[in-house]
Formats: sequence, C-alpha cells, structure tokens
Amino acid sequence: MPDGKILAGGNFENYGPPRVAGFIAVRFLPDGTLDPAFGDAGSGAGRITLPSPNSNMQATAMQVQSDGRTILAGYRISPGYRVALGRFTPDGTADQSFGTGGAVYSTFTGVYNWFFGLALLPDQKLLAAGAVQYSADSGLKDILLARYHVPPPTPLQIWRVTWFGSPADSGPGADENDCEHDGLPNFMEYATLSHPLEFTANPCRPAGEGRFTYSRPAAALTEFSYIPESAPSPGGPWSSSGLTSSVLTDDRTVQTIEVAPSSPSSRLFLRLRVTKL
Ligand SMILES: [Ca+2]
Repeated sequence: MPDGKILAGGNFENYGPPRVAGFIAVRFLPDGTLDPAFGDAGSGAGRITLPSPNSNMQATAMQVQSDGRTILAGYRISPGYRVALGRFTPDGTADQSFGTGGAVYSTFTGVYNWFFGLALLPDQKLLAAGAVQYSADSGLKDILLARYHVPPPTPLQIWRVTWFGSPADSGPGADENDCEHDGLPNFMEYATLSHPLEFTANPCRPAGEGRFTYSRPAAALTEFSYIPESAPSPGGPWSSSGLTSSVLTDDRTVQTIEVAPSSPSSRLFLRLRVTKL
C-alpha cells in the first residue's frame, strides 16, 4: 500500500457445522503485525470475511481502488459454479454498497465459470478475465472476459449504510421514511445533518430577527438543491426571490448557510425547500 502497509487477499473455509467459506483480506502494518484499524475487532484484528454459507470459494485476483476499497475476484464452487467478486471498505468491512452484502456472483455460460485476473479501468469499471467450460464431460473451454460497471457509492448511499445498514432506498432507510416521526423524511435529515433516529424539531435555527441558518454536508450539493423561500403569510405565495444566502463557514465537509431577506420587511415568513436533483 502507498503508506507501507501490506494487504493480502485470499479465501477461507470453515468446515463447521455450519460450513462457511468466503473471501478474506488481511492488512499488516509495515513491521508485519496485524493492523488493528482494519477489520472486525470481534473476529480478530486485521481480518475481514465475506461468508457464503455452504459453499467453497477460491480467490484468485485482487485490486485496490483509488478510494481505498479492495476488490477480490475468483469463483464459487458450490452451490452452483459461479464467478465471484467481493469488495471491502478501507476500514475492513464487507462493503454493503457493493452487490448483496459486498458480494456479486455471476454465471455466464456453460457449467463452470472462473475468474483468474482483475483490472481496474480508468472509468471506474472492472474488467475480469477467466474461462468457461461448456459441459462437465467435454472439456471444451473458452476465454471469459467480463466488464462490470461499479459506480462508487454516493454520499447519500454511504449515509444510509451508516445509519440503516444498507445503501438501498427501501425499508427503514428509504429516503421518504420518517421512523421517529419528526416530520423530516430521511433524505431531509441527511441533507441538513439532522439525526435520523432522534426527534429534531427544526433543522433551521434562528440567526437573529428575520434570518435563519442551516448546515449541510458539502457532498450533498451533488444530490440536492437548497432553495430558501419567503412568503407574506404561511399560506403563501412562496417565492425564492428577495432572499440572500451567504456561507458562514465551510470546512469542505460541512457548510453553514445564513439566509436573510435582501431588503428589510416588517412581516415575512421563511422556509427552506430541499429537493433531490
Ligand atoms: Ca425523521
């Protein structure tokens, strides 16, 4: 690794019962000891596993993405002879934003499919090389080349994994869900740095007479628009004109914005409208 650490990938088998097999990655410090910052401390520092119950897996190739995520390629022997990809996060957990639970299995043709090599392409795609065998008894084989589109997870997907364990826009983590009933759907809580599991009265805060502030993740600007609006009464009509937004603080991770009327007004109602792009 660029920092002198050593990353090793492979496969493991636990004959059980229950029988479990999968990919494994281990990271070592430059002095050869296990890296305690990598992997699940409960299963041993420096080790991570991608278990696939009742199966037998072989890892044959590994690449590290520019964002530090590790991808292993290989094949699963049972159940069903399939090629397999597994991805791990930089801190050593199965990457929930990749495939199902961090794993992708594919069957292309024939009875046996193998991956033996893996390349990262400049456009974020994965190119895997291997072989297929058309039938169990013919021995006829062909070269297998497969390209996977693997977009990096969006900031909102990473946020969903953090709070709800899955990048999927469904279930408790669905963007429109409001599990603690504070009137703010999940996507609004992500967009305004509110706690998704605790009641939040109002993500906007008074900043003096006729003004308010709100905070947002800088990364959210790629997925959301923030539109302050004003109206002469709570019933409207709401308009985005006549308001000025200024950045109070910006540390590249979090921005705090103040919204104020461009000209003094004796009576004005303000709100922040957040929409997904
Ligand atoms: Ca909520």
